[in-house]
Amino acid sequence: MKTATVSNHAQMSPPTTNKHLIRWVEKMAELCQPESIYWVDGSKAEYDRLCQELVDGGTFIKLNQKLWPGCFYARSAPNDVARVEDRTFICSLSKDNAGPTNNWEDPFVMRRKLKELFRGAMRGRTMYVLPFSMGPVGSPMSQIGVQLTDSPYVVVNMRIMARIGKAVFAEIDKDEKRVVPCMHTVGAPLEPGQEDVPWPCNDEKYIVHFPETREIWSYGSGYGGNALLGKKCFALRIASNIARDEGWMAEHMLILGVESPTKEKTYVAAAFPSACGKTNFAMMIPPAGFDGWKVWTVGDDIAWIKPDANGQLHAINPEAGFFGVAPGTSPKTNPNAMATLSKNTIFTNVALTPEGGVWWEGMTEAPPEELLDWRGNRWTPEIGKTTGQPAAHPNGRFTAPASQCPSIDPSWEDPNGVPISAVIFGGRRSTTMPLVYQAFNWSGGVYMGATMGSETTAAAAGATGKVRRDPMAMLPFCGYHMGDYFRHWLKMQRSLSATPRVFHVNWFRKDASGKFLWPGYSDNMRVLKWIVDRVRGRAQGKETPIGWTPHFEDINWAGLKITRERLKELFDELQTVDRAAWRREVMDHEELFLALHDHLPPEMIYERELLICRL
Ligand code: SAT
Ligand code: MN
Repeated sequence: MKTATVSNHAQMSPPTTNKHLIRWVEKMAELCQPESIYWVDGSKAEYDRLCQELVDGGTFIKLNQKLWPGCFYARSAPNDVARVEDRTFICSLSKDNAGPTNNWEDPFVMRRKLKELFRGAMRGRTMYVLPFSMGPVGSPMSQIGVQLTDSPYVVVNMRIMARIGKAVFAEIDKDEKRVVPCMHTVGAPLEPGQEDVPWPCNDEKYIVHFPETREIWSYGSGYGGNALLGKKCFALRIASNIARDEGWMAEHMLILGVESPTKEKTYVAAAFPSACGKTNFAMMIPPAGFDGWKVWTVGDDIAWIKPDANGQLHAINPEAGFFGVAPGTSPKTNPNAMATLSKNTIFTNVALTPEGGVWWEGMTEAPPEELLDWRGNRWTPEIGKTTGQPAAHPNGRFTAPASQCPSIDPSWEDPNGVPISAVIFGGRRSTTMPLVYQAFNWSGGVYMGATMGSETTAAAAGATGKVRRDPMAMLPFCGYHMGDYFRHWLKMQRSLSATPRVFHVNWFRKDASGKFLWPGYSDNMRVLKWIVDRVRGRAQGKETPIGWTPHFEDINWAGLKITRERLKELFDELQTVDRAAWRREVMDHEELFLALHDHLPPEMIYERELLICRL
């Protein structure tokens, strides 16, 4: 049954004086025909009320509050579990501006289509007016959006992921700030008397961006990046367009700070594709042998990076929470994430324990004897074995406040951001890519990022495990032509007094028998320290055809219980630059470049030629 509590607020007057905003809300309400309009204030009381309504409506299950204080649990519909890249569109005026890596439709045609889809789409539901700031409210690096949505699940998730509510309305009213309008409906209107389902959505989905007018329209999904429009849609696809026009960068990157025993602090930003361990890397705890070293977390997914007046790059995390992949997260792999999600967290598509707790593959060594899986079916380790079905969906997620992270950086909300000294690229590669290497210079670094590849994961619908080129981990997120994006990266150098050093890492290289060569997780600190030492001009580099690599002696191996001889063997295997494999790799780069050729900056061709000469 649909509860009507929020409709009590239908008569509320808008908490903003911005006439454009009020008119737009009226116009959109006319189109979508919601039962009521609710202006979100962002308060804790409102959050609690909405969560209770979600519990009453069957979307949320309140977890055992002794075990999981302030936590809720949701199961999505089985046809709404990940971003839908084939339903994601960049509708620029010209097709050429979207480029071959984006889906495109004529904006006039698409608008007509969306009008049809949104007409009456919110019938029987409340339309929430959700103002949000990406970045700290009032920061010169922040941007504001207003999402109209008929999903209270989205509202409560957005309260964790962004700064929302009253303070944002005040910011909008200050100087009639331009806001990015974000339309969202789950596309499941309710006829009078029709009972709602726990996870309303539509088989048909459209995630649409209009880069010139800076608009987002999302139809049919209630999950993650499809529906929390501040995240990938705004902070990456629309923001990459704003950033290009204004001379900054909107990147799919985590931000972390490395503190040395002498309290020296070095911030780096790192781009890995979705579900390749960005959250784990951002929250890493250094291993034994690294006394006095600490990693501080600024962000785990998105970085907005701008040159300051002195030409030094500074970055903010535009988000306020973590929408992290649950499976694989454990006290061993990521204790900081486990602490972060221990309270006030929303879990989606993980498994439910009989005690009213959550579980997912990898959380504990042995699974509980009995669970309800992410679809709500009984699950036991036996059943799992026979059906091959995991208890938690591989893209099951936690939505947790960043402020609860034990390693959250003291400067994570600094309105001016943190200074960035290095950029790290990485992907999931079983072969070819060494553990770490450094680009010779900025344009070599841009080439390195541009040609990045990774084996696909469950974060996007579709097959997993295939190598696909994913430039700067932005393939699904760059809101314009990828060739122009490379040019923008190259051009950034001109506004910088010092470019960050650029590195490539690969935690996923396998040996001939298919076993991972590198333990990963906290041992990644060994690589990170070399990167910091390189940035600080302390560590030697060894010149190879692809870039600078560490000497064995340059890595701190302290605390490992393996003989030095064995370590050396392992290191050599990890760092192998197999020329034959690299020649194949370069052929693959060519394929990407062919697709982009009419917008490809010549520097990319030169870099490729240089690489071929060195190989
Ligand atoms: O669903 S999201 O796009 O927010 C998560 C991801 O793919 O990184
Ligand atoms: Mn991501």
